[in-house]
Amino acid sequence: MERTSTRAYDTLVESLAARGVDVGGVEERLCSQRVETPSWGYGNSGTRFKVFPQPGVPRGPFEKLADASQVHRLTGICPSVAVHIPWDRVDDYGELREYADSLGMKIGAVNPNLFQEEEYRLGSVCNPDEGIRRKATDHLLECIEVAEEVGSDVLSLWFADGTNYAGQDSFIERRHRMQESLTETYEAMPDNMRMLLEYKPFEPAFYHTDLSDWGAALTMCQKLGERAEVLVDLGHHLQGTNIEHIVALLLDEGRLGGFHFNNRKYADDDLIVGSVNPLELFLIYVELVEAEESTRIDYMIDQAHNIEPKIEAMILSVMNLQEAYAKALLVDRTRLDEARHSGDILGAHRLLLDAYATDVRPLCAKVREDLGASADPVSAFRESGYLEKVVNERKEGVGAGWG
Ligand code: RM4
Ligand code: MN
Ligand code: MN
Repeated sequence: MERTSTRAYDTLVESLAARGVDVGGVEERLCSQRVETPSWGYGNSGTRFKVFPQPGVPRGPFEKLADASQVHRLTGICPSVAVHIPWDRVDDYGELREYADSLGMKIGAVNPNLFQEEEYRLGSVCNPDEGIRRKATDHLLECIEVAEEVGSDVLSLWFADGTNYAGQDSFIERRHRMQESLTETYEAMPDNMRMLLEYKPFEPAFYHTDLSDWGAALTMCQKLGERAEVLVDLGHHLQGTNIEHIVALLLDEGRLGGFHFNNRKYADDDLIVGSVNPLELFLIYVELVEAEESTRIDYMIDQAHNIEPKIEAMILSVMNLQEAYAKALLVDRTRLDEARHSGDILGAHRLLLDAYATDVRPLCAKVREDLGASADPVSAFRESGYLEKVVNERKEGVGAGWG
């Protein structure tokens, strides 16, 4: 493995130290950063027009874990994988857990799937039909059991529930139906488990969605109890929404439970993290840097690759998260505070720009090496021969994907 270019690192450390940055402290924070990758990000996915299958794609949850462990091996900060049920359903979850252990990995958030069955045409937990709501709630309860079996303490919920036309159903009755189902689910969770509630303004429902925004999700969490928290998916806002402000508000309410990182240009595009709007990602981390030490936040990626190679795409997302976090850690908080209090608008703004403009790549490379990972994970992955190996091994059988 190639060593970090020490000259670039030394120069950076020198200039950061001159700016008064505690480089050791920053490196420590970077070493403890964790990002969970999604099992579904390793399988085939696409748009409603076409799914382009990729050679070597995993054929089931075990192989998805193996691919995820490559991302961890090379980045050093991704030891857990979120699963989606039933996409990742297996006969023996204990075996899946043991396999994860054998790879030095853990299973993270369990995501129930309440959007791919015939019955859910009018919704799952908000469906006007009581029997269908029962089926949906039973699936949520099943996922609590799965979580216990795989050793996870996070139930992460996203509902496709909503309506397509004005008048189709009652907003309020639907809200009450969801509350009833989630109350039952919440009460069934063991004491150490948390429920994350994800909002989304549209798609697949186009008139309204039952959890359309952070306010709808937050008020539902407040009704359920303190182990219900809001999950922010970066692709789930209307254009122009100030996501960092939402992050700050949820932190202040003590209800920011986690993230689904991805990036988008237009809608819920699920592209590589930081590929479209890296400044926004940095500004989100600026809000997180101080608050995260006193609260548990689950940092997860929710990404679906249509044409790009999956493992590399995941690695790139993780590196972009490392860099955004590193830059946010460089913001001179003391001077920022002073500028804010003295009304120095552009002074304050420029402190953020100074941190954002810093090339932190040598620092991140050094931290990855300290973690036993790779200074240059994409090249290391390409040189490892892993992809060629799995393309060969996974020739037989059907690649895993949506549905
Ligand atoms: C949704 C949402 C959920 C994810 C599904 C696959 O848009 O982001 O988090 O589980 O997609
Ligand atoms: Mn999501
Ligand atoms: Mn989404």
